[in-house]
Amino acid sequence: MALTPEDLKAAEIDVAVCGVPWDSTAGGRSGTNHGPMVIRSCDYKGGYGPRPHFSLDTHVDAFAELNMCDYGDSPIMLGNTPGTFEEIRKFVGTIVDSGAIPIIMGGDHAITWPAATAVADHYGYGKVGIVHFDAHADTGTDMPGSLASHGTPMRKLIESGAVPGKNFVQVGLRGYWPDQETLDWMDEQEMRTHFMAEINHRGFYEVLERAVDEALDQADYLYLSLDIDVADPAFAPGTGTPEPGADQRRCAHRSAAPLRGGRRGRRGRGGGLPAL
Ligand SMILES: [Mn+2]
Repeated sequence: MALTPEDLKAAEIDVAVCGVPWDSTAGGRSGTNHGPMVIRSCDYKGGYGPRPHFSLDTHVDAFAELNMCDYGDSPIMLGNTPGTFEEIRKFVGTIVDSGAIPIIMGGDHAITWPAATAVADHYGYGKVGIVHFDAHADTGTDMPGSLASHGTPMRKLIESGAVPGKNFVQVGLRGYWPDQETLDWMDEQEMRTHFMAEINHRGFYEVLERAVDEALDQADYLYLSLDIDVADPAFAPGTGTPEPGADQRRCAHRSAAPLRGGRRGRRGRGGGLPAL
């Protein structure tokens, strides 16, 4: 546990896990404000003592390779979306300014607007690409009438200049939204979209390799954004906006593959990404 920015620096923290317990900008079913607490509670020790961290998927013990900590949760201002988003931006900014990589547990997806803005504040507007795993584009203008919502954050990041449209790559879109007008806007921004239909046709890893290359086309840093509804609701029903049709059943799990990219070839099968 690290409590202050000084703690992050003193412990030379590489990765700071943190929470944003906010769901006041979600439509559909609420409850994602419980997300950080519930995810943490899954890490119980049981009756077996300290758990080993060596992963058979990656052949890496992440805790041996990286200094990691829990940095707690972002401040939330009840009933105050602009105030909360400013707090989130400052909170995430504190982590990146310390030199650590933030892993942020939401919270509804609207928090990506202030969180990714904080990363761009640090590394520079135009220097950060995003691979966004989601059933939905989240590129609406407003929802309904409110600029901050779980349906709009990706448009705001592009409109503000924090992330260039051509470095904004979406993976897993399906269902019945957005409409043609919004899809046309996305094309105008040169956003790159890999629909679930393409994943089914080409296979997940081929699409993923392409998505990472596109996000880093003239950008130096990568932000990964994962909406759990990219997974089929048959396997991950705990979402406000379930969207059937993710035939890649473990899409959410596989979405972590870019994190393992740096380990490619290390005792891996054939030097490729590990089979899942
Ligand atoms: Mn979604």
